[in-house]
Amino acid sequence: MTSHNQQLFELSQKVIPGGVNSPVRAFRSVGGTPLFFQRGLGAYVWDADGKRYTDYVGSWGPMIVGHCHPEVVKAVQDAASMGLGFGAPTAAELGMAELLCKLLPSLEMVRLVSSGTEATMTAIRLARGYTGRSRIVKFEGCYHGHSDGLLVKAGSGALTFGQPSSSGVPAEIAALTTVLDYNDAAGLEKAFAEMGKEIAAVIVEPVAGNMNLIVPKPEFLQALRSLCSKYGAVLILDEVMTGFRVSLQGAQGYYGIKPDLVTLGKVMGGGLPAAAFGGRRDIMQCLAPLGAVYQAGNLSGNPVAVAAGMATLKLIQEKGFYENLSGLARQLTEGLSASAKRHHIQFCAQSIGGMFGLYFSKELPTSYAGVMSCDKEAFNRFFHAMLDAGIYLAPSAFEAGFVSAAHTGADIAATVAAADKIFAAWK
Ligand code: KE4
Repeated sequence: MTSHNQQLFELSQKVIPGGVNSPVRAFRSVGGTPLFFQRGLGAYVWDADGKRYTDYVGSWGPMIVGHCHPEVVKAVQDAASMGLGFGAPTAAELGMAELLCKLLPSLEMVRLVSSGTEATMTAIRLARGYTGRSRIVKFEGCYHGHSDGLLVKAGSGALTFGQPSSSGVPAEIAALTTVLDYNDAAGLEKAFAEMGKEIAAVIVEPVAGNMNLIVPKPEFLQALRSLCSKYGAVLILDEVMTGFRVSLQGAQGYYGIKPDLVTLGKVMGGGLPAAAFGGRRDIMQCLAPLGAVYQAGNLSGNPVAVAAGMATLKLIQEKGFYENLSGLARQLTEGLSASAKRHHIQFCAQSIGGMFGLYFSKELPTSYAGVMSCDKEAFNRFFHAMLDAGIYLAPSAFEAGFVSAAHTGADIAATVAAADKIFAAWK
């Protein structure tokens, strides 16, 4: 009997390329039929066949307080009843901007947009306008959305499908992007020595979460800051994923690194389309209507999205929120690692704040090359066995996972027990 998931997928493929509205949803790298979800509540999601899963994707990061948190739903309902959008300023946007600047001290000014892609694309344009330079530097396996200049050796879906650089990006545009190795401070220093005066910006995921999870080496972060300052380049921390995920102050607070510009998304929209970029006042003042760098958005600062974000940002400021969240992520990664060890499986795992990485390899990778040498086939097998057991992991070996505050210790223990059964039968 064909499942509802299969039926929906077959119909979708007729009218939507690949049947999905974002490639990472397609299950292409793990194989099989993508799940179509009908609802979510707390730590759980239900697919079109009514099967329940414990969710470790969380809409790829935003659902940090779990699905359908009553306070978030209420805030959305209240905002919706007042008007869905005006294309004009609202007090709610001011509240969001003030809160973001308060939580992240590197933000002196901020502008709201609708997606992470918009935030990073504009941050790059702004850095170019501010410096009068054209070249940008990014790191292999980091993903910063799908604007042309950033789709060069990118992570996430681009990496999952083995096409880290997209067709359709003119060679002339790609030539302005220099790609270096993540965590390679010496390589960065060399690049600056060779072309430092051409570099408008360096953009980086301060914890890389789009090639599985890679934590930064302290000397790499130090080199980023000091070299950008020395050569007058703009340091852009892409905290679309890590913002409010790694800690309340993001990765910048966790590691004590001060960026010039920051991009945000995911958690700050509480599941609805809201994102932002901001940073140094002298740079942000180059934006229209104050300055000559143009950027705009009909739906920017949408009141319903802002309401979802504000309600979420209120909940994550509660005392003990991050201790609980990171404790859950640690319980998961330690539990899985111990089980794999017991069954002599080459596997390791780590977490930082509410995000985690699982690797079928002997040691934790520290670079793109390390991630590529993990056993992808083993991950795919594990993914499907977990899915059968009602546990929804990201459908790719190249994505970080997420826990929410709605997960309980018992949920995590059940997940570890399911994995233990799988590892016990592993051949
Ligand atoms: P969006 O345009 O998808 O909102 O954000 C782009 C983006 C920018 N920067 C970072 C660090 C990101 O992680 C993302 C988006 N992440 C992917 C998942 N790894 C979103 C899921 C998808 O592409 O469907």
